[in-house]
Amino acid sequence: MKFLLPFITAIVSLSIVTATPVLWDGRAPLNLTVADLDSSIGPFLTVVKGSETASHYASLGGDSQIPTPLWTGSDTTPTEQVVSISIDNSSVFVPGGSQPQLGFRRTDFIAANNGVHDQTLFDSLETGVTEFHFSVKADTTRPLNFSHEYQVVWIEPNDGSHVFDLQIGSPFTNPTGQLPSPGAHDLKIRDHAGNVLFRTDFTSTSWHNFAVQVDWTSRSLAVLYSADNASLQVVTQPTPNLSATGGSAGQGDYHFGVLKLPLVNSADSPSNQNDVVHFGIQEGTTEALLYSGVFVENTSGGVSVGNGAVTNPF
Ligand SMILES: *[C@@H]1O[C@H](CO)[C@@H](O)[C@H](O)[C@H]1NC(C)=O
Ligand SMILES: *[C@@H]1O[C@H](CO)[C@@H](O)[C@H](O)[C@H]1NC(C)=O
Ligand SMILES: *[C@@H]1O[C@H](CO)[C@@H](O)[C@H](O)[C@H]1NC(C)=O
Ligand SMILES: *[C@@H]1O[C@H](CO)[C@@H](O)[C@H](O)[C@H]1NC(C)=O
Ligand SMILES: *[C@@H]1O[C@H](CO)[C@@H](O)[C@H](O)[C@H]1NC(C)=O
Ligand SMILES: CC(=O)N[C@H]1CO[C@H](CO)[C@@H](O)[C@@H]1O
Repeated sequence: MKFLLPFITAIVSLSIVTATPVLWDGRAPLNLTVADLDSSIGPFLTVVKGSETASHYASLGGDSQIPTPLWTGSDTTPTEQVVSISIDNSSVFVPGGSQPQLGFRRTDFIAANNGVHDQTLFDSLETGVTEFHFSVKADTTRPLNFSHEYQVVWIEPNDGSHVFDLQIGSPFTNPTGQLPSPGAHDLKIRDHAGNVLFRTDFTSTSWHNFAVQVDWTSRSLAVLYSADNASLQVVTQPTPNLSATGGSAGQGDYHFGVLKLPLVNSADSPSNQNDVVHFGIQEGTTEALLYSGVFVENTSGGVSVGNGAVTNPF
């Protein structure tokens, strides 16, 4: 009867653990408006973008777009709005007092509470073991260009590194390799050192649901994934991520959006050719990605896997 034990354990954890604390909820509430986006009211700080307003680059689906069905279960009434985030040729971010980021085109949403993203928020989201949930879907009317690299979800400490990220497209290389690169069409979860932990084809009609579990103390990552209404499944067991820095220096903003890297411009000097932030080729096309189901939870009570279930996956 030994084989029954894991099953019984799973049932027990399902019945005892009915809720797990949500530490920050980026599932855009139905009352969130585009005016709120422009003033960073609500869960998103929207200042990392080009010269236009946030609502030029982002829109909310109201009740006409269907978010990931993972968090509504059999009741298909949406409880959140789809967030559509786009870039165009004006999406050149100019950090305060610094050079325009002419190599990138980017629109980032950053986890915040009415614009506040401080150490208190980092300590809440990024200590112990926390779960970063997000779902992405293609915008088939404004597709990404798989010949470029995109970084679309990540946590960024002050050193500019990524604790983990979700990447799409052909990784930037100098010199430019085959385009699109093999696997360019995959969604890739990468660790701090840039190793791919999990990849799956970015089919355009599905919601792709992810949960990345970060153990901030032992510095490891685990990944859960599903498509559409299927409950999240473990796809990567906890894996060391020791190049990430421990403690507060390793904490940072939780970003999601569209960050498009350039291609090498052979007209630039050799050192500028590696400066993807400021140099390189961009076509200036309008492209977008859809988001829903973005939130962070404390895993002390288990991991929400969708359809009302909470499990202890490890
Ligand atoms: C939306 O409604 C909730 C609940 O009434 C409220 O707490 C929140 O402040 C509202 N959000 C916005 C952006 O108006
Ligand atoms: C895109 O923006 C860059 C930088 O501002 C500019 O040099 C370029 O001419 C623009 N391209 C198009 C197609 O508008
Ligand atoms: C998670 O919950 C546990 C148990 O309630 C608590 O001790 C811990 O501080 C929480 N962690 C975070 C990051 O909120
Ligand atoms: C996609 O990027 C490649 C490489 O820069 C470029 O040749 C191609 O024209 C781009 N496609 C579109 C639709 O902009
Ligand atoms: C997911 O959707 C399919 C098709 O609508 C349905 O048959 C299935 O029961 C759903 N699964 C869950 C877990 O809700
Ligand atoms: C999967 C994995 O182990 N990723 C990286 C985590 O950090 C260590 C230490 O730097 C790297 O060696 C691993 O490649």
